[in-house]
Amino acid sequence: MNLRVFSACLLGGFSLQVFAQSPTIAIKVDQVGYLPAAPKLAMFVPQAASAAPRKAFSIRKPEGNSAVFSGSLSDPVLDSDTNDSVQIADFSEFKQTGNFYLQIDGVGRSWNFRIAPDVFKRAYYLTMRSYYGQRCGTEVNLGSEFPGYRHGICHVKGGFDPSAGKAGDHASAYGWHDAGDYGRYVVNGGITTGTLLWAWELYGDSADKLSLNLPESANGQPDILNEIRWNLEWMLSMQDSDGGVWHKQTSDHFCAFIMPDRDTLPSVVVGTGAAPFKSSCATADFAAVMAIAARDYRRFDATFAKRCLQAATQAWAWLKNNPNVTFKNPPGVSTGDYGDRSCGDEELWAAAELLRTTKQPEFGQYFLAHYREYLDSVRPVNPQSWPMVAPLALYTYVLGNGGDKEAAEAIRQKTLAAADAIALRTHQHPYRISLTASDYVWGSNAVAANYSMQLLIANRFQPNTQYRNAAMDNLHYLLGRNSFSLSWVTQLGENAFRHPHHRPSAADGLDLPWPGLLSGGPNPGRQDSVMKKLLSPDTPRGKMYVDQTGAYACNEVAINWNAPLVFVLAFLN
Ligand code: G3I
Ligand code: 9MR
Ligand code: ZN
Repeated sequence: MNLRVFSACLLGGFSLQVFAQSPTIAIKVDQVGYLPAAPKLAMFVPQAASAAPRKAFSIRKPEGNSAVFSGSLSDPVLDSDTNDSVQIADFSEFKQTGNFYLQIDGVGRSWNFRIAPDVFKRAYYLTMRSYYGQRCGTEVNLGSEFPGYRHGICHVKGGFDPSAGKAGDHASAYGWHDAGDYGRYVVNGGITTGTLLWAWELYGDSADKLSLNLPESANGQPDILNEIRWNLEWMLSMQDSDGGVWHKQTSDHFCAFIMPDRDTLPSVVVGTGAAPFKSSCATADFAAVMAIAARDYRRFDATFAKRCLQAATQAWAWLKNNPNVTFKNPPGVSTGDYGDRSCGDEELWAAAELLRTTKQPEFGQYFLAHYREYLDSVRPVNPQSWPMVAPLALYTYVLGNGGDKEAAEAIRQKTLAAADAIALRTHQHPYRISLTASDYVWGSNAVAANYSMQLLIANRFQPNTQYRNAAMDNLHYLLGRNSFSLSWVTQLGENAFRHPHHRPSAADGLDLPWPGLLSGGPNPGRQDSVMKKLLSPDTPRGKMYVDQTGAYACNEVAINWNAPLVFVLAFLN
């Protein structure tokens, strides 16, 4: 039953009962909404296996419930990721702006959604501003818009772990808490910061105009750059005087579920435990990011830009002598590893970004000597991710007009062929998502977002409606058009998930979690005990998700997962 007594009001002594339907998870819409001119699809999945398919749907206005559009549902198709029998409601022809819901008679109604040219503006604001909420080394206060979402200064008690090869004090400020934990990791901070800087480079015109309501908002610089700089400053503090960059700064174990300012475990710089103590993947990611920052901040703060470039070239020099120092947790340290067997892809990214910024032949030579080893990293599966950044290296070579025609052409071709395949596959998926069976990993929602980013890079090389539509399809999935009818971004959409594995959200005593955070998403790995307890091993991969605080393998949030989402939203604005 989807009927509930909505309200009762007294009219001249008579009690008038107004019945309204409550939304059903059987109908799946993007709870944020759709652009007026874009395709608009919703999904319907009968909830009981015996329930019959339906034939028709209508689009209605929440005020007055009048129908403004009606259409037919497609025949059901079985989705092998979820075992859902999916029917599609296509209302692309409906182009009015406003608030609406979708109704299927005898079934119920969807959550509300909006159609408008600026429909994704707030989504961009919340997801990008979430980085402010993750700030470390400072107090944070989300302000009157989110009363009570605040914490005092955190993690300024630093130092070095014995594995870092150094002793004494270490300035511990800046940076973003990685995820639901309070660690700061260069590898993960690297791809995150790189992705966000790229969002600025590609779509800065729109991002520039949007205030994020930050402490720095009045300084005349774009807020997206203001926020990114918070992490750049921390990354700079992780570079040793020899140019190498330590892997991470965390406590030696994860703290309890307490607010950041209550966490008194020292936040120490962690190294590899043996000379040279710094790791190559971290140093190379650092070099890439600092090279990007050098060109992006030049216009606004030439001194800072110079500092970034110098840091990048020093890191590059260190890499020449230490190309493959990998990292794994030293004894006594149990926080996140972000370990990676090979740093060649990170080094290629560093070379490509340094070339794009400086045009110096040395970087071009390195790139041309190595890019062929990574050409196949641009493919229809496995988009860029923290352990594999080679696609970013290849894309930036083309975006920055890297000199070699043959290399640029090979990259372009790979990129377009991959995007063609992804767009086609997305169009054929019953839920219209790019994910393949093997993409359901820890952080699968970010894989979906990274496919969208990959498609949008391809769209930059050669504008293509199919690429853009497929990129939006993954977004719709994340914002509610999925098996759970959940928006996987906190406080966004009427039925957003509520229990992220996120220490501030769990410890602050407030009802709703901190806003703008993307959940990791379905993960058949079930690496935490909550998932193991609540989900049987034969649950379909796309259903391997529970909205539970303890379920870190499917419901944590992370800065590198939010970043490709911000990228897509920056494009749509
Ligand atoms: O490297 C193998 C690869 O060879 C294999 O093909 C693939 C198949 O599943 O697995 C790969 O390893 C995976 C690894 O990520 C690299 O992608 C592991 O299975 C997978 O368990 C691992 O998950 C990572 C997780 O930490 C556990 O280490 C996530 O990517 C990563 O996002 C997550 O990061 C954590 C930090 O450690 C701590 N802070 C929170 C953050 C988010 O949960
Ligand atoms: O909170 C931690 C989360 O950020 C990590 O992704 C996860 C996997 O490394 O570990 C979480 O911490 C848990 C720890 O691993 C085991 N004891 C319980 C901790 C909190 O649930
Ligand atoms: Zn902190």
